[in-house]
Amino acid sequence: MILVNDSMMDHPIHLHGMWMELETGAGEYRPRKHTISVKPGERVSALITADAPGDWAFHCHLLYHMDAGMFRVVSVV
Ligand SMILES: [Cu+2]
Repeated sequence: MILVNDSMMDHPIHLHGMWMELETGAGEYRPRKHTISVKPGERVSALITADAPGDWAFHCHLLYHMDAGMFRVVSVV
C-alpha cells in the first residue's frame, strides 16, 4: 500500500487486523506497525500480508479526521 499525504496535516493512519510493514529503504528492516504517521507532503510504502479474512477498519487516528471522512473498510476475502 502506498500512502500519500497531500494535505498540510499529519495523519496517523491505522489499519485494524493486520500488520503494515513500513518500507524504510533499509532492506529487510521493515518496522511492523498498526499505525503509520504520514507527514504533510510525505509518501510512504507499506507491505501488507492480507491473511486475516473479514472487514477491517482503516482510518486516520485523529478522530475528528475520521469523523470528517477519513475512514474506509478493507475487506479480505
Ligand atoms: Cu488525519
